[in-house]
Amino acid sequence: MKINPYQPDQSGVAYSVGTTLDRFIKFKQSDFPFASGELSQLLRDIALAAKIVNRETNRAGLANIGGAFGQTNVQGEEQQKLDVIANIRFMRALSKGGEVCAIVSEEEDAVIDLKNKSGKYVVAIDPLDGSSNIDVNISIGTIFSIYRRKTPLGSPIQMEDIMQPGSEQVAAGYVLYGSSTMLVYTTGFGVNGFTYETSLGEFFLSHPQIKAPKSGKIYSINEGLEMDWQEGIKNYIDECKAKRYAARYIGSLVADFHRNLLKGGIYLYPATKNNPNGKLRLLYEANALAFIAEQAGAKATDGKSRILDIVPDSLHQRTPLFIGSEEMVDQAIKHIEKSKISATV
Ligand code: AHM
Ligand code: MG
Repeated sequence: MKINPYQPDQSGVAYSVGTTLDRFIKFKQSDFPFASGELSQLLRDIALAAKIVNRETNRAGLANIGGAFGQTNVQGEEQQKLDVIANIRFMRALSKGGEVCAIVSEEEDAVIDLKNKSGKYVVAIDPLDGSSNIDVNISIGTIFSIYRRKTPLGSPIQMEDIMQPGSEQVAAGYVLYGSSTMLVYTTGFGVNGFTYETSLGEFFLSHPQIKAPKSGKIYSINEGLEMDWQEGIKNYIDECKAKRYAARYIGSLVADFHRNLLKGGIYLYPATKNNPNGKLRLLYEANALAFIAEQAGAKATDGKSRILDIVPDSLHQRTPLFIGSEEMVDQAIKHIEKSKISATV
């Protein structure tokens, strides 16, 4: 069905531009037969925390809250003050609503068991991604995945509730704190984007039913690491250059992904010498964006498997990530496979 963004769908308002996020979530609840409204409430909780983090990021320079906090997180990286603040805000929002039983966060070394017997959902979150960009006023983002717990309600949380492949996500999204703030999410029925209107304090539907272009002319990769790339990646990037594609790399995954999703492009973070398994985290970064990509008709792989099929074996597991327009990802994979074959003959 072709959706005219300016016309309401049968439900009355769901796809009309200008619909508030709250109203949209309420209308879309009917996508889930027998839904009790908990997932809807959880999405609202996340949106509220996003508004608070948005306020903090806007004040970052003014309030002297940017910059390093003097601690390192579990990945050995320096935490920024805003990472800490965003983590606290999201933890609070997720633990107060009553829908969540456990949280895993890029900023926490262990699972946070909320001991909430009635919480159906597990959330994996990167509260503030691209945090090295905070101090220099460049876009940053929040990334989240929501899973239904596997073990029965009321029983203690088990690792099987947490270590689910991305294909089990019931919802995923990101918040982009950019030139405007956007929340983009999916519950498996397409992808919709909402823009924050600061004076009203509301997210409004601005990008209904996002569809990624099948191909594009943008490639995003940290070219400073070229000497570490495997042959196939080098060949693919050479091809992008030969075709005069544009190199665009912000160094904030959400921002690079969002641009490529709308305009057509590919983001690549391959294995490197320092990060032999890639840099990005499967649970907090790759899974959510892979779910969104697929829902928008794009693609995500680690070079061997579909990201959503990878069964995690550790919380902070890293993965190579090739994500974006379908034909571009396919072409990158072709180069990777070709170089592997020629290496064996
Ligand atoms: P972070 O979670 O510590 O913020 O790191 C993730 C970020 C991504 O947003 C970005 O795409 C990538 O790291 C950039 O890495 P690099 O500086 O190695 O190119
Ligand atoms: Mg991150």
